[in-house]
Amino acid sequence: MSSTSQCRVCGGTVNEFFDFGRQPLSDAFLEPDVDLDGEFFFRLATGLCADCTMVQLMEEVPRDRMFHEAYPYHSSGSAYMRSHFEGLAKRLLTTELTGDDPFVVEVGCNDGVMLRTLAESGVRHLGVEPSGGVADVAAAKGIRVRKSFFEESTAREIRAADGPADVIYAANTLCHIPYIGSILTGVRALLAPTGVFVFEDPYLGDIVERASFDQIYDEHFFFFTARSVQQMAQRHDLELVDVERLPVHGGEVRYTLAIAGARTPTPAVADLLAEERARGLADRATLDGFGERVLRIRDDLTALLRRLRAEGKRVVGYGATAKSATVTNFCGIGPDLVSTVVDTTPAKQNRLTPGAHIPVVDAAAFADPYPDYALLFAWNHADEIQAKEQGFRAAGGRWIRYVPEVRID
Ligand code: DWN
Ligand code: SAH
Ligand code: ZN
Repeated sequence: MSSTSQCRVCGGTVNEFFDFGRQPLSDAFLEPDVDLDGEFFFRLATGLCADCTMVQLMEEVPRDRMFHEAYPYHSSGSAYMRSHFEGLAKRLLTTELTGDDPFVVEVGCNDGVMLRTLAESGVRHLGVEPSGGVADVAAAKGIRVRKSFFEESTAREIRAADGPADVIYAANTLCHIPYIGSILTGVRALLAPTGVFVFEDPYLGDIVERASFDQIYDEHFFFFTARSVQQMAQRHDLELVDVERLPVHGGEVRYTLAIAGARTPTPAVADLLAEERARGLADRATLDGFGERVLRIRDDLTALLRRLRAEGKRVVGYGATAKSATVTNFCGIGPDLVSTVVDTTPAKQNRLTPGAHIPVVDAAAFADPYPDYALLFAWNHADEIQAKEQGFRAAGGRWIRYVPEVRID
């Protein structure tokens, strides 16, 4: 059923454009025999704000249900992501952090994948991370971490204790926060006059282009564009001064905000805005076209998996990603079609995937005798994974991909 909600950025009317139906928490891996009763579900649906064009979820999941002591995602699990964040940290050291005693705050530092490089360089820093388990891992690396949710009150306390921040940084975190007004008010209060707020998140333009519908799950509340971010910034006396497209996680944009009037926007901002206009990224027809492709992928993927089952083939999933919760639950893929999912994360192993209840096993189990097919849930890490799993192809195994369309590699 199509509905409306109130925009979390501007208060305008959000019109629903796609409904994924009943979905579980994407990172709530279940202990067999313990957690199966009372599993939490909510309605996952996306809408477009008629006023500010922000694409967002129609329903919010309470933050403590998602981000807590046992949050299982460890950012350092990918070598490629480690080098991505090290590169960004090194760049900040030679650009924004060259003054006398600079101070940097990271919102959602997770296990310290980015801050580790800055901590090792002796830069004054603070990571703000509500998920206790991963925050402890960061602290063990010598990183200064505050275990709490970042919001306006947190920002004001940090400002009072540590002074203004030259850089506030957030990767794959701002899009997770429905109470984004509180965040931006806090950022405005915490930033030094010449400071920057840099954040990177999955880009709606890439999600639409690749039909990567699995970027849509409980934790991802907002789907940004240059246009929606620019308008959001203006509401908080901030200004979008730079954008940079990134290849990670299937296509992201790194946005830089400064205090309004403090910096001249780079030409990249106007270029991306023009591209978004030309593509009709804020048009309902574009988003409806995305929805049609999603239905097509669902039908093609389930038809393929049923055919392989009928042929007696063994199919396993590769990577117990948060994204895969949307794929399995929306497409109705359970252990009958995909027998297990392999993953390197200890906190996910020997548990069941949310909703679909497929057993997760150690990635070490992905070895001779290999399955016939591997459904690549961690498609954003395809190069890294396929490079280390060359034995699978050599043994005759085939990879199944589902974005931008279902295909066998
Ligand atoms: O936004 C978010 C991103 C940054 O991370 C969070 N909301 C949650 C999480 O999303 P995800 O779980 O979809 O992220 P990834 O990075 O696609 O997850 C990859 C998964 O695959 C991890 O569980 C680790 C696993 N993995 C593996 O088993 N072998 C990953 C690699 C690279 C490997 O070689
Ligand atoms: N920056 C990392 C982690 C992304 S996962 C990376 O790019 O890989 C999202 C993280 O945001 C989780 O660790 C979660 O605990 C954290 N988070 C969620 N809400 C937050 C908030 N209000 N303040 C700070 N961190 C938050
Ligand atoms: Zn709005």
